[in-house]
Amino acid sequence: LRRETMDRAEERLVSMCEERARMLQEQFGVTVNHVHALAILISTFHFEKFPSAIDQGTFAKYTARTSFERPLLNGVAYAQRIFHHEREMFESQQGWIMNTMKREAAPPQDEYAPVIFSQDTVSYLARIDMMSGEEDRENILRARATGKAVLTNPFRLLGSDHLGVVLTFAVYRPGLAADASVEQRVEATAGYLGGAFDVESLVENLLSKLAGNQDIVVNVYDVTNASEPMVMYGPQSPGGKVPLLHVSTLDFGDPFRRHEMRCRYKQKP
Ligand code: WA2
Repeated sequence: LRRETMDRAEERLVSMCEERARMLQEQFGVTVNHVHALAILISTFHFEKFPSAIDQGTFAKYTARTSFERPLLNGVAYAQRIFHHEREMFESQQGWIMNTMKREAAPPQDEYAPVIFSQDTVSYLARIDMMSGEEDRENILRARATGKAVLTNPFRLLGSDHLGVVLTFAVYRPGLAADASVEQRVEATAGYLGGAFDVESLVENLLSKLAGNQDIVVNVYDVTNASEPMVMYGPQSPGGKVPLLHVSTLDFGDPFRRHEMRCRYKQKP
């Protein structure tokens, strides 16, 4: 009889964990696809039209109206690639000086990525050189070299201080071949479009709506480095042996990274 109860409890844990993993992966996927389409929108209406058909006002309006397409992002922003020799001209045209993530005047660098368009929900990103943040900088370099969606490590986001990950797509100048080399991609890079998955609050909100949520503890980990899993969502696990644990694999679309969901019961079943 005891054996049978354990089997049933395990079956229930597996099914709850798989349901949550599939739902989270699905919402990640649709969000990433929509940000990809926004990157193409920028390249079409900002770079293929003279003068540009996008300014801060149209970007804010369009991204607010389409935010339902990106349920796990707290907002999106566009950062323009600026070389050092362009900085003075850029700042005088914009009428503002770029800042670092720490809200200081940006020190001289070879190049910068100041945010020129932002959704109102992340207006605190405006004027910030995104290359001044370590995680964002790594994302920018990897996004433009690959042409793919890239994700950061989990870290504390600006604005909310919530645990999350940043998604970045490079925006290229028109005419880049599909089979372009890394050098050609870097050369043709015009800017970066992205946003933050606020995992701490938006994943919490997603999971809280599911039946059986009170019974289990859910964690999401970045396990890219298998020997050093990084918590992306959920409480730090207490350690020690857990009688029942289920691990569901997650694919968030960045082939460089590995993620997984780990589920266990709150109390012994
Ligand atoms: N977006 C929102 N919150 C953040 C953040 C971010 N980056 N970085 C730290 N907290 C404009 O890669 C380009 C968005 C980065 C895109």
